[in-house]
Amino acid sequence: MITMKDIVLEGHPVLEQVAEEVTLPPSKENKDILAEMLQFLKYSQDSEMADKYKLRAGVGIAAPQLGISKRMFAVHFEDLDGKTYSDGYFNPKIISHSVEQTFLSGGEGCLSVEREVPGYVPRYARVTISATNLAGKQVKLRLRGYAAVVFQHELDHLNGVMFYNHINKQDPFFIPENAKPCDILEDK
Ligand code: LHY
Ligand code: NI
Repeated sequence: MITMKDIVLEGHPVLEQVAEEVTLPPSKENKDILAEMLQFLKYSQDSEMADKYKLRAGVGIAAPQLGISKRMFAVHFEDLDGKTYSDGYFNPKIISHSVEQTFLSGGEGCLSVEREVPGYVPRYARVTISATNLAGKQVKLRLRGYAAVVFQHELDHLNGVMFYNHINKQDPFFIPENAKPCDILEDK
């Protein structure tokens, strides 16, 4: 079982590396790791398990955060329209994205960052991602808003990028032209 002691923290070089493609079809070993990562997210959102094992709630986790430099991540969350995303992905790729950007009005956090980093993290408002899922099936996902933000946060980890690398250094709360928050009502 994965617990917080397995998660590497900012400053660790693995979080700054470009992770390796996973060979397809995925091996049993890689599927097992990814399934464990998804299980970690589920437990982290279960109050009894989270309490018992002192897990910080997470909606996404990428293999480099476990010190494993491979292109895979898991997500477990419900987006604002109530759609559930709960799967693991190998070799995810953004195949197209909007010009418009979005951001979470409360900023972002990271399981590998044990401090608050204030500021907006501009992301593409819409992305289309191709990947191989945990079941070994090739999938294409069209994501917007919150879901698009979470997937981009995890994909960044596969490229050695941390959320705070995107925050404007002069003005952390600068809102780029054509960026709108995706987590406050009025949207849609
Ligand atoms: N997990 C964050 C989490 O809290 C992901 C995240 C994404 C937070 C977007 C906030 C906004 O589940 C990770 O740090 N995974 O890398
Ligand atoms: Ni993170």
